[in-house]
Amino acid sequence: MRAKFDLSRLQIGLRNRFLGKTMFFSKNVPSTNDWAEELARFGAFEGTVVVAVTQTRGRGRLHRKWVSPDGGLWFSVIFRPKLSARDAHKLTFVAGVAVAETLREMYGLKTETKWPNDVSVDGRKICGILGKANASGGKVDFVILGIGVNANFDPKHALPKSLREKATSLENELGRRVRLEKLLAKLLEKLEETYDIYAREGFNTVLEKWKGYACFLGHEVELSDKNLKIKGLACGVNQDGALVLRLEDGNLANIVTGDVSMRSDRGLRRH
Ligand code: BT5
Repeated sequence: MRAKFDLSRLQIGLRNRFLGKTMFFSKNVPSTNDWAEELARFGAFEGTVVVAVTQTRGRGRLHRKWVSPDGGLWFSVIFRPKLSARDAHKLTFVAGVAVAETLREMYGLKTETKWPNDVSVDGRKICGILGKANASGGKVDFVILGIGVNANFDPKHALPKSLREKATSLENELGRRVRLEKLLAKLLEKLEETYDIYAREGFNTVLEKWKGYACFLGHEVELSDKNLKIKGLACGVNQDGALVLRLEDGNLANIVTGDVSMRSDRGLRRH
């Protein structure tokens, strides 16, 4: 383990009302999302956090692999929001805002949010977010938000070749390692703060914050979804969290799944 977690110090300093009051830590698990889901099914409280030093089967969306080497910050949080099932995915935006703001405030990084679930620096992914909801009768029972931050490792050595150009890390951006427990504490505080804003003021306030970090809006993008590729102008993100694209034929399309890459004069931007 490169940078030791000191969970006791983390929790003493944590100013949160509920998020992070119960925390579990493991050196190695298949996936913190699966672990949190199992705890949630057994009735774990809202705000329970699980953290791992490494994950052997870290997951992204659509069963993609999330590479989780030693030195990263891999954690998941249990939420029990009063939301309908169709709004559960909006918590991904809550997490995006929390991560983008934290990395700016702590390290001065010019973070960007990328629809639907990434945080990048200069077009390179530094954080991925994975939300999974469990609902019954149209109401959310719990949502697991998994957050992976590439922190104390060099992507050139720790990630597979195919990701080296697309990914970055805090160590790579700052030229130094960071204290993981300080980063986790601040992230949990921001996460609670942004979650409270959602509950108090509604999704629009969170979405406006998220859009404030969204570099791709107003640009030509390419959307890939399974075998489909669509080009268009990214006009906005609507109240449902869907990406609004102006297609080449002038029509507007609301996109709910897929990945966007920014098109520039130099070709597709790294993503
Ligand atoms: C994501 O999916 O970006 C969500 C990642 C969530 C990871 C956290 S870690 C804690 C918790 N436990 C889990 O098991 N997962 C969550 P998606 O948008 O589908 O992006 C996945 C893609 O990102 C992969 O197909 C790779 O191309 C790329 N990728 C994989 N590992 C990466 C890394 N460490 N850094 C940057 N890109 C990566």
